[in-house]
Amino acid sequence: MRLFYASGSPYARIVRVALRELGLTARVEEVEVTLRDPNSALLPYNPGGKVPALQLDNGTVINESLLVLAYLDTQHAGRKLLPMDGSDGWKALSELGRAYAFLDAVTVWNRELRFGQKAPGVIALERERADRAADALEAALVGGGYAGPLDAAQIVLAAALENFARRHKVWDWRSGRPKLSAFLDRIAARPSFSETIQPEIDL
Ligand SMILES: N[C@@H](CCC(=O)N[C@@H](CS)C(=O)NCC(=O)O)C(=O)O
Repeated sequence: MRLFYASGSPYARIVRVALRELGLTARVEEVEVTLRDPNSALLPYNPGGKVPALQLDNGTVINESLLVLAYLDTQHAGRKLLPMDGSDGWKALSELGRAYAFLDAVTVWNRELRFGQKAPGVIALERERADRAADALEAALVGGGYAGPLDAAQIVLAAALENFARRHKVWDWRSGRPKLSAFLDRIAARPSFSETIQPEIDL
């Protein structure tokens, strides 16, 4: 298999972390590609031009990080990153959805700053959304959420937080949120995270 990724992408990083946590790296060649580039080597495989994209051995290409995670979970015999049997009352899916929504929301804000019009209305709305979501996540952690053996929800939440720390510094999400802060510091120490650390940008 081949995984197309960009080193700065939090979505691609989620998959790269999962490959390492699931012991699947020997089966997947990681291919770094350029983004927003009409000559990108990615485009023949994913005309939408987004990473991650996973090419299977039969040539099929799966994009969208969540779908790639779902596929990878069929490729190992260990504990599922994405339990689909309701054994935990669907808590894992609930936490995963909330973590993805959090990452998506700050991504809108980040893209407005990097590639958009820097529209004050958009930025104010997204900042407010991000603060609200982060406060709810802090409360979830206080209540015992995002705990237990590493699963997809924890990977996505940690990848989101570290992305903000390294590539969206305009937002001091750590302030007043000690549980979220400690959560990231704990998970970021795992080899799967340190091996896939994103380059920093000044934003
Ligand atoms: N929902 C997608 C988001 C993927 C995404 O937005 N990837 C970004 C990098 S973080 C990208 O490839 N952007 C290139 C572009 O917009 O042309 C997923 O979960 O995989």
